[in-house]
Amino acid sequence: MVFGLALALSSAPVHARSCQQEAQTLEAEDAVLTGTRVETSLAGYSGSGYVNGFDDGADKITFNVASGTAKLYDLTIRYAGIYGEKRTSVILNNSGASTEVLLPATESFSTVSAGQVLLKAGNNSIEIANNWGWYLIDYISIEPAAPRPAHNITAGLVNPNAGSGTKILYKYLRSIYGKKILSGQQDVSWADWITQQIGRTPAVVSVDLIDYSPSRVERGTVGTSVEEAITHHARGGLISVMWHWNAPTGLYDTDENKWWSGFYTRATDFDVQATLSDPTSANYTLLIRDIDAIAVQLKRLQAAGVSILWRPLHEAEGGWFWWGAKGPGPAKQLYALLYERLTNHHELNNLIWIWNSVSADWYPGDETVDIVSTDVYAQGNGPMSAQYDQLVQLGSDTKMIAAAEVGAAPLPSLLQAYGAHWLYFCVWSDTFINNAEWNSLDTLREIYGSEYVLTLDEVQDWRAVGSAAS
Ligand SMILES: *C1O[C@H](CO)[C@@H](O)[C@H](O)[C@H]1NC(C)=O
Ligand SMILES: *[C@@H]1O[C@H](CO)[C@@H](O)[C@H](O)[C@H]1NC(C)=O
Ligand SMILES: *[C@@H]1O[C@H](CO)[C@@H](O)[C@H](O)[C@H]1NC(C)=O
Ligand SMILES: *[C@@H]1O[C@H](CO)[C@@H](O)[C@H](O)[C@H]1NC(C)=O
Ligand SMILES: [Ca+2]
Repeated sequence: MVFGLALALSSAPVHARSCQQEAQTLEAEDAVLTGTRVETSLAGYSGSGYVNGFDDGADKITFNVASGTAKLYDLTIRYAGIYGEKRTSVILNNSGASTEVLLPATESFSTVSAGQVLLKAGNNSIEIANNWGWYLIDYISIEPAAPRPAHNITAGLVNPNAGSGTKILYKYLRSIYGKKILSGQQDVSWADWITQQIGRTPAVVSVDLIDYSPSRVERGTVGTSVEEAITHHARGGLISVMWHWNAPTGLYDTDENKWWSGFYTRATDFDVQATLSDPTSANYTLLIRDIDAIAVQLKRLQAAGVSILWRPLHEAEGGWFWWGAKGPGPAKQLYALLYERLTNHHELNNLIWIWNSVSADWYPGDETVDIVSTDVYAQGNGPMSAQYDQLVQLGSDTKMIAAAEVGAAPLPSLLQAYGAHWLYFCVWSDTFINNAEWNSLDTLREIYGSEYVLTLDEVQDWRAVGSAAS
């Protein structure tokens, strides 16, 4: 989670699942324009022009599209990113479920995949809505989506010494992947809130090791998330662990950037690149000190028999956390160091390693990643199919895919219709879960009551199922 501004990143075009027949191109200049205008000065457009003028929140283009039958289509956007990298939103039939699409910077017109749209029989509307604004839209095109090929998920964990319980958990996850989704919630207190509100409990609880970071402990924090994880484990639940790693040193600790926001790039001058380049330096020693402090907590969980969905260095590609501030090279180097230190030095064999960025440039590689994931903050309880497809591409469909943090829990009917086979979703705490703009209680009831969604009571047998699975 980025406290305040949370955005999911997406990357290069993916267009893996389409057939060539029945493609339709809809020129932006022929669509209904709201606050936007047709221009022709940048060469290379299709049709008679393109649309510029996305500079206000309400600006949009509305395309009207007829479909003979209800059908899933791949959606492509042709655009020019001449004002730099931006984000746009795609809204289908005024549904409120918007898909956020990254438009990388370009000098000329280029296409990007925008996931899928499930059109109804009859007239549909597809809106390209402002979001960040400042991009040119040439056209959108749709073509019927081909059925998703069977997944090809790796049989074993990357750590050859993984413990038997952790191997069984992984086999269990493989056995449900593509068939069900695990419900999940950040913080045990918010999981308990869901139980109180709707009578079902999330299968997965995610906890944050933030307050075990040495630069916070020095200032008086006392972590409790290990106990919370053990509480949920004891009732048969699955545990995910993340770490808002407060920088080892170099915290500004000013009024604008307090010490407790020291995981943010803006709150520290700790330089991950310089530190990693000199393993003899005092700062490198502090980095290792921090990893070792976290290993103590992970070992407590190992001793308690807890296998962990372990998601370090989250949202690295966003750059807003210091571990991503120097680009993909240092972030991958730090991930490799963490993997090596925790796996080989500390012999932590209870970890299932989850990477949390969609971009190929940032990917640490198949040898140290068990599951790929991303964090998506878009309202409307949509299936997040654009991000799902990017992760299919990233892991060549050999890694399971998780929605490790979401603002809005996805509706199972849409997940199934779009074939967005997220392994689990995990809603962020507080103002995301307890906020009707993100998740109304009715929507939560629908999600938690669905056959497709596994809740705590439905995962009690995971060891038996995992042991029996191939
Ligand atoms: C899709 O949304 C548009 C705009 O809200 C509406 O006019 C149209 O009837 C909807 N189509 C269907 C099939 O519901
Ligand atoms: C779809 O819209 C067109 C005009 O845009 C209209 O003529 C037609 O009747 C509509 N069809 C349905 C099924 O609403
Ligand atoms: C499945 O993945 C393995 C690598 O884990 C690869 O060698 C194999 O070609 C893949 N099979 C298919 C059908 O893609
Ligand atoms: C160690 O990191 C601190 C905080 O960012 C910085 O002020 C200091 O210059 C670094 N030390 C070295 C030797 O680079
Ligand atoms: Ca055009």
